Amino acid sequence: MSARTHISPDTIRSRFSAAMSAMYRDEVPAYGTLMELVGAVNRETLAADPAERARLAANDDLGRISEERHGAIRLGTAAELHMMRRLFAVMGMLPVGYYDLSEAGVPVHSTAFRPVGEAALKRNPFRVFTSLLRLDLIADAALRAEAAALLAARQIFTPACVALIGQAEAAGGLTDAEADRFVAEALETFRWQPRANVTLQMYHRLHDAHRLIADVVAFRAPHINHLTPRTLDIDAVQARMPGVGISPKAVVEGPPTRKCPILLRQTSFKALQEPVAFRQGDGWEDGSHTARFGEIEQRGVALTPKGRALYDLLLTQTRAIARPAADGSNAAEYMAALAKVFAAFPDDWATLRSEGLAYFTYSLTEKGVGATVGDQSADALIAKGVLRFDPVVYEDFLPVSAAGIFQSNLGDGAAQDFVASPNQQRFEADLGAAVLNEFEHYAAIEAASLAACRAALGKAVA
Ligand code: OOG
Ligand code: NI
Repeated sequence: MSARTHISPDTIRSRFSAAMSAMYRDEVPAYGTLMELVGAVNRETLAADPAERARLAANDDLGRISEERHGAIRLGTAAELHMMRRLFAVMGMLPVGYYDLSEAGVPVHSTAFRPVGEAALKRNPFRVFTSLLRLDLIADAALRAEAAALLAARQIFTPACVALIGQAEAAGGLTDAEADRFVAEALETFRWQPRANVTLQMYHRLHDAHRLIADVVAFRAPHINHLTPRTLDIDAVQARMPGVGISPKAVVEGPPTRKCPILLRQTSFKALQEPVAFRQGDGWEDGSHTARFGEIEQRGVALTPKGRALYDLLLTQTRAIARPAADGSNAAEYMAALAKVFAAFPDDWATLRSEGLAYFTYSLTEKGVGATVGDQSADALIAKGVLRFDPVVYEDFLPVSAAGIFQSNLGDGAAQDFVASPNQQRFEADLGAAVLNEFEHYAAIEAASLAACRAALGKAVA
């Protein structure tokens, strides 16, 4: 019996995200244009800010700054979500967080499959925001039954992909050659299907119930609906999109521009209308569908539950003053309200830390290395100059922002009033696992870094 040599799930994830990127650029040329713009803005930002460049060079692979950080898909059934969890697990991507979007008028609930742990995130941070359609929120019982039957009959994974997932589980990993085959097979699930699974008439019925239902039910597979590179200056990319011929959504989602970035800021270009062939007797009929877009993100520090509560409060206050209209007519008013209300959120690292609003990692300063320091609090050690702290990057998503991204891409008027009905238990039963708690993950990173400093100093640090 020959021994199997497995490659790291991080390597499989890197190959997968690179393959997705190439496929998507090919499928959606406007996305390639966005990538070029992001690359240019990132280069200019780094050239103008040598300190930021040095910081990123120390922490990150500078060459990979503009690469994709996430993508998104929408699934139709519990069985699909369950298999998708197993597929992502092969690449070291675990479900983190539960997002109920029904409250925001989109009939889905979601999680993010992502690497956890600093080392894995550093190797490749690619994640997939994964939503499950909630047919239970659709009022028309007959349509609901027809949609359920269509979904039950489709098979979104290739047989070879399912076999390789089983192989990875049984053997505890994949060999180099198996990983290549796995990536190629998995890619098929995310590929655009120019031929719909339904007639044009059925498509319209689904579409009239909700555009998102048509996007999921009318197709044979859950096409990747966007990819999202990281930008170092989201305001600049937003402003320059029209200049390269792409139309941005009305407002940047998330917190306003700040000195100390928090959480996540996102914007996207509007989804494109693409030709689709619909079933008609034994042949096909021409039509179109609007679903796929491009997005960019800029990430800041992860907030503690206390900091997040403040963020949520200020966002609610902002939206009470102005709710961003889909047509962009009040974009300036909304951005002004956001900036004004968020003035109440401390904007220096020291206060964010001392008030327990954000997570930080601790390390010893040059002065602290080898120092003998008495039993003092972390605050005192920082004041003495032996301990330093750096922000922990937020790796998750924001439900109000996600709803804004959905809505701008489903088209104006896509928001419907659903009774808010978070159902994490049902989601986890469908997933076949509990989702991980994002706050616990950040708290553990912070605690581990402090414990390491404590051990190095040989004294308890409170
Ligand atoms: C997902 C929208 C959410 C984000 O970045 O918040 C998202 C979707 O449109 O399927 O990707
Ligand atoms: Ni996104």
